[in-house]
Amino acid sequence: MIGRLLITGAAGGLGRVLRVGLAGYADTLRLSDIADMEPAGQNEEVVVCDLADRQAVLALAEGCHGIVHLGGVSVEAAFDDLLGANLLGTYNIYEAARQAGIPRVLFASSNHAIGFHARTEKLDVTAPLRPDSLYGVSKCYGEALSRYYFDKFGVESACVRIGSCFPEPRDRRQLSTWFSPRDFVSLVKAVFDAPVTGHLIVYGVSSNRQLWWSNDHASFLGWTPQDSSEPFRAKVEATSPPENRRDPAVLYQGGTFAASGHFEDETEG
Ligand code: NAI
Ligand code: 15L
Repeated sequence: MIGRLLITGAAGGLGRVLRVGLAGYADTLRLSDIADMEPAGQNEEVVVCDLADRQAVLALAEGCHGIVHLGGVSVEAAFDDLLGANLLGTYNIYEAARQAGIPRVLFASSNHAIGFHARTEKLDVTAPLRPDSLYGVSKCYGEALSRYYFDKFGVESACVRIGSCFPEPRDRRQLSTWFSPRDFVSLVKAVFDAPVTGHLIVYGVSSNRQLWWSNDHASFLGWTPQDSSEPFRAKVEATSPPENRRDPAVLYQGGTFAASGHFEDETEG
């Protein structure tokens, strides 16, 4: 049981999953986003805050005992948008954790930090970073920043390289990358229940049949995903076209993020 747990990005898809899934797990959930949220219920606090606003983030973290940092731009975007929400925002969160003495942060990283690895590779925690997008670069930055805050100040982190966390896998790629909301909730609890995490990278993925990532190094967490994309396979294969293995979106783990051109060129055109 943790005291007050701050969740950033609480208005987003995964924030809403955790708001329900972690009810009763923490004494208090402090829910924050730049967007409007449902009013606070029992054992909840709701705080609207722009992650890019340093003073606001320092105040936001005061009195918290852990942080789940989900907030930010969650897809490929213009660099200036990533700069405020993901780069400045993640710096502000780590600085707030340090100043408030918060011992552990769960950072929502992404599979797009390693999205330029081929699908034929099975990656473990030693795989080199190969971001497939500026968004992926922003997640590599968050992982590096968290490493710095651990090595220099002892702020622990679990950087979860989330695959595709949606109610169901949406296409053939997601049969490998799918991470059920239920498995995400249990991973968050395992991270905050662990006596020690140090600086940890974990792949956020369910027990799918064709896995690209190994979490063997994180077995000390005692976390085992319960779900698999397999029950959805027939539906996905009936509704998504067969894959062409020469298509870069099929060759690389990051899918369309790896295959797309430079975001700002596309928006200017
Ligand atoms: P989302 O886009 O639904 O939610 C992100 C939330 O962050 C939004 O509610 C948005 O208003 C908030 N936000 C954006 N800029 C902000 C700012 N400057 N200040 C405060 N809040 C701000 O994304 P989702 O799917 O809930 O993902 C949550 C996190 O997990 C993101 O960091 C995303 O990159 C990461 N992730 C999610 C995956 C998924 O499959 N859902 C896969 C990999 C990573
Ligand atoms: C992500 O990082 C995104 O936040 C999410 O919207 C999906 O695109 C996911 O990766 C994915 O790779 O399926």
